[in-house]
Amino acid sequence: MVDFTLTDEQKDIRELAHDFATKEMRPVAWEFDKDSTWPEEIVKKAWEVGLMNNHIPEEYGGPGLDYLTGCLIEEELGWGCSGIGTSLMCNGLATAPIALGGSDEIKKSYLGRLTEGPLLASFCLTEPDAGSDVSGMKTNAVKQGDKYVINGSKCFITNGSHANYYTVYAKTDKEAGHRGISAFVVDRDLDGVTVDKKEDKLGQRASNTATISFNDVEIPAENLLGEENKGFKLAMMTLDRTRPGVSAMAVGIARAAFEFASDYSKERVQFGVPIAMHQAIQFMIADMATKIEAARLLVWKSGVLLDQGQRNTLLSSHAKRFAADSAMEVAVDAVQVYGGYGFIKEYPVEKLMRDAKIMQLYEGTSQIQRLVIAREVLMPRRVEEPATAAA
Ligand code: COS
Repeated sequence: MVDFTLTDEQKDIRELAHDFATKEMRPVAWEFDKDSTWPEEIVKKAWEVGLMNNHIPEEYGGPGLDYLTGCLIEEELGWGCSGIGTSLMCNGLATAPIALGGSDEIKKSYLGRLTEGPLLASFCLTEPDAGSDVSGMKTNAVKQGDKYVINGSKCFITNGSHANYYTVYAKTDKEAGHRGISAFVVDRDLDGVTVDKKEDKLGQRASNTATISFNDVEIPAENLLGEENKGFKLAMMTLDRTRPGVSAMAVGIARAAFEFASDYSKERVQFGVPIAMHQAIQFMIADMATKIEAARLLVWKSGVLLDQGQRNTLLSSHAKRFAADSAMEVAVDAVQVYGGYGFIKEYPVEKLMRDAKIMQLYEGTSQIQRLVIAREVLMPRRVEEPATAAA
């Protein structure tokens, strides 16, 4: 049976997130965008009301929410401000590989500390010469006795300047391609960890994006996540788990753009009637509404599959590709509905258009999602994964 009814708990959490987005995010969103202000106080408030670390299991102090509920939260935060929302949700990327591959001790320490205080963690995969092509990374980790020594540089790291620790991917066998990558958890305050360049971005300007360098950083061998040389799969399994949420955030951006555009179309008068009376505008509004509804259905299905313990790689890429592209299209059309005013910073929609663009880029470009979809539908293959869905 397919039933789209949410539980009372899911409805309550969605309302909490919407209320938070309305009261804490919307009033500052455009100002934070203008000044590229990092939302420190909002992070603390979100942590206090329980809107962070959605999927950290209860045994490590987290709320252990299901993935569908996580998507409900992320849509509301994306509606409020996706730059601030990204700052709030990014812990999920760093913690999924720990939940999937960390020992009990590592989970207690690194998942636990995020639930004990409003701390942040970052996912360090991308490098200047290894973006979509993950296995082209150059960062390396060499085992020396009971330690690994890490060298390399990671770029485009969300919350990089503010993180307490990093989940870092590095080559442990340079000759083995994707089968020579391992994942580690690395404390920020270790010697040799430096936060370098902070990026000045087109959109999502309230989020922090930095380069992090590792120069002879020594970490205990037990900070290896999962098995040595199995880090690539851990990264892919992580993205399967985070793409539903980030896609939900794209739906939130699209919904915001749609609401602004449809309200404006009922107020703006041209040729003697509100522009909403013109079919040219109605068709744009109709297409926006359909895209939002369809994207949300893909998002929910990609989350529900995870909640059912099923592999969701295909649906996760369907959701990310469609929701990201739809957010961009809807935001561009919202600017069109506003006409020349849409291009002016005094009006709300140009920010949404700039914010939407990153959705087609981060956590795998829309082209990478198509590549995954094509492989999954043309050459489906069995992939071994741990049974746990709560990661
Ligand atoms: N879950 C588990 N295992 C997976 C998997 C998944 N979702 N996807 C791939 N794998 C496994 C494959 O089964 C294969 O296993 P074997 O070693 O047993 O053969 C291995 O991983 C390599 O897979 P593949 O051949 O598909 O690797 P490619 O190098 O061709 O890369 C893409 C695949 C392009 C999809 C991958 O590099 C990718 O997702 N890139 C985008 C990265 C990204 O999103 N970056 C954003 C940074 S985070 S903000």
